[in-house]
Amino acid sequence: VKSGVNVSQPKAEEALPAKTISQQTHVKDANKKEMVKQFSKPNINLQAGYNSSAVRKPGVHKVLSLDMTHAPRDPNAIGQFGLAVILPGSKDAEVMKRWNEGHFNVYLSDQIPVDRAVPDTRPETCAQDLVHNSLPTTTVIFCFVDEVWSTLLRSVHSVLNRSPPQLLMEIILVDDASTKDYLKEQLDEYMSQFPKVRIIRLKERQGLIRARLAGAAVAKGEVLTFLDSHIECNVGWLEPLLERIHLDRKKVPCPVIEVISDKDMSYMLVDNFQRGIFKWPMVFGWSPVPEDVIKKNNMKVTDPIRCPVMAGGLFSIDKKYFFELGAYDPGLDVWGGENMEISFKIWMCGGEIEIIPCSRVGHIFRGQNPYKFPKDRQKTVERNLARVAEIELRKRLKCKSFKWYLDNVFPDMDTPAIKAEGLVFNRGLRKCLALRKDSLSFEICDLSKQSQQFNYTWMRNIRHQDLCVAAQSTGSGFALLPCDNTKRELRWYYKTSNTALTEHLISEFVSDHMCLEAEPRDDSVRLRPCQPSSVFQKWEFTHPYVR
Ligand code: LR7
Ligand code: MN
Repeated sequence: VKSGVNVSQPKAEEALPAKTISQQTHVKDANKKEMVKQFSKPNINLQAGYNSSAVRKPGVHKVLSLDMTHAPRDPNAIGQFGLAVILPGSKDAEVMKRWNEGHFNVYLSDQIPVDRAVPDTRPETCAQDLVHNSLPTTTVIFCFVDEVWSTLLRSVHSVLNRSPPQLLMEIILVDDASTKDYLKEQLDEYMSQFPKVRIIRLKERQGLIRARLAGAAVAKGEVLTFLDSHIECNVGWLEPLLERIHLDRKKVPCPVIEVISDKDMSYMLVDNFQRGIFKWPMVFGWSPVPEDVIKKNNMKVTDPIRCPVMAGGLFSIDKKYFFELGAYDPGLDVWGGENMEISFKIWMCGGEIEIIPCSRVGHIFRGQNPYKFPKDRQKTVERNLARVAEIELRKRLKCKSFKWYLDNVFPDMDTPAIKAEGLVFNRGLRKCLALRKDSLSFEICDLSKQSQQFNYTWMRNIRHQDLCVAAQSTGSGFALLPCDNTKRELRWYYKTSNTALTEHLISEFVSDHMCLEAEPRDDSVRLRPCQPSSVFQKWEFTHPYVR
């Protein structure tokens, strides 16, 4: 039996109090490690909650500072108040056994109440902030595939318990073709206690992007709020998000994403003034708002923080605006890239992405995705990013260009849009690619020769000045054409090793079984079926930029 609200919790004595916080070795971004701080004692106050009968006056009202979870059902349960739990060493085997179900401490999660209290980590004045009484309603959309029972329930309970009922239209759970039995009838039965919760089941695995679109298509709320399925919403998380959209429907507010430890399940406060950025090739990360910007704008810790890009999983958006932007590209598969796509579109089309410090949601950061990618993971994500890099939508909507975005929204981004550069060495020939009389040939490698200098760009072009290597379905199979980011025949895939690009250069255009090959007889270049063992198909760039 999986734990649920009515299942008795293990006694507190079973858990030892945590002395030190365990290091977040699995948090994706190195910056995030430094952001994580231990939150010591929760501020417990037992007054009002959303279940209270407090009458709201018309006009503006205060964001509630308290909710029922500050008077928790079982104050002695482990993990209560978001505190770390160190299990006795004798449980190690059980912890390890269940780790891969979610790539976090599933064994421990199953013993923590699904409606536990978490520390109110908001800056002090947030509870005094006023919001309008006429805020839009929202549909909360959780997509999941094989999510762990206890974390899925905890996510749902945190929304039910900490959202004003009049603002929460419904919660839609989109089951992306999960295989686990407990997510079928058992989940239906459990959720049937909550009239606001609807479950949509996809017949085939669609990936999180199309799963979100399926949820959005049937949502009844005026605002869509997307959340990952292993989160805990903090006190007063919803009103400040809806308030921003109420002020301007093109604002896209995100909560501060706090860290729920994958090891001890503690809820950890993160540093103020962090914003979402990206580095080429579109790798998301966090970066502190520069000190001079904080000073110049006289920024308070509660002020919204404008972000070039969002993390992706947690945000609210006006439903009509979401569809005006063209929603997500439905061709994006499984995971990745959609946060870049929506971010660029929002900024280029007159909107703004903001992190709202008074809205806070914890998320379990995991070392790996616990689910399978139907195709190769790296290829899937890179393919998604390449699609995003070519969004054409702005033309239709008369939005601004990507260049405008880089110049205005993210001017301090300085990394080049290049993945590798220098000489292109062929393993079999042991010579380097060279441009000779408008065609490609090979020469003895020489770093000083301009004719041997190539770039491998973010758009996967193999570029020499303004000319790019193109795949052709006829003749030798290749040509040199003027570079053009929109042409698929100019695009070549490779796989990286740690230090060099030693893999095949695969044409995306002709077929994904065709590789660039050196012909030893006359030192020419051609397109041939890929053969893993052929050294004439192995290429190395002398200066790869390794992520
Ligand atoms: O095929 C899938 N189908 C799904 O329904 C794959 C995933 N999913 C679900 C999954 O169960 C989960 O609820 O989609 C959600 C997100 O997947 P995660 O938790 O594996 O993603 P993540 O937290 O590693 O990654 C972040 O980047 C993703 C890129 O596509 C999404 O935008 C995630 O929502 C996003 N998560 C966050 O922004 C939380 C903070 C992470 C940071 C920084
Ligand atoms: Mn996640």
